[in-house]
Amino acid sequence: MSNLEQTLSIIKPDAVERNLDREIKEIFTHKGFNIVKEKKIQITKPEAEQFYKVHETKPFYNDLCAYLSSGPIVVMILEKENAVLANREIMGATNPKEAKEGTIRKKFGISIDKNSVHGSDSVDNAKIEINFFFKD
Ligand code: IDP
Ligand code: MG
Repeated sequence: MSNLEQTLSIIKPDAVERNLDREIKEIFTHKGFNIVKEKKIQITKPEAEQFYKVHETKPFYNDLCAYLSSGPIVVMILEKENAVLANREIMGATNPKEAKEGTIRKKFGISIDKNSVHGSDSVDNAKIEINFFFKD
């Protein structure tokens, strides 16, 4: 049965800064994702705090929000069959050191905080995150 989904992907500041956005987008399109919408933006720290609110009790929350708002990012709506899980698989583990060969974080991630990409972790969160960046 077909299960077309949308998920939110972010190319984080460490990757945009290294001009990796085109190469990362090509990885997604080669894997069969359709980039439905995309924009390059820089968000404020309060916006990052709102986006990462689920992590507000974590010790790394402040650094995480400072980091996501530290430079330009590329936000994208990706569409594909089972897009949420497919994106998580191609991203790789949160810590690039633990990410499998062939994943984006293995290839480009610098550290657990500078891990190059964000991806929604569930269909419900994908809807919330898409709406956060693409309200129109
Ligand atoms: P995810 O990005 O793989 O979904 P989450 O657990 O949702 O991982 O964490 C969100 C982001 O917070 C991660 O991508 C990473 O940048 C950062 N992060 C997660 N755990 C740590 C940590 O232990 N130290 C520093 N940063 C972390
Ligand atoms: Mg997450």
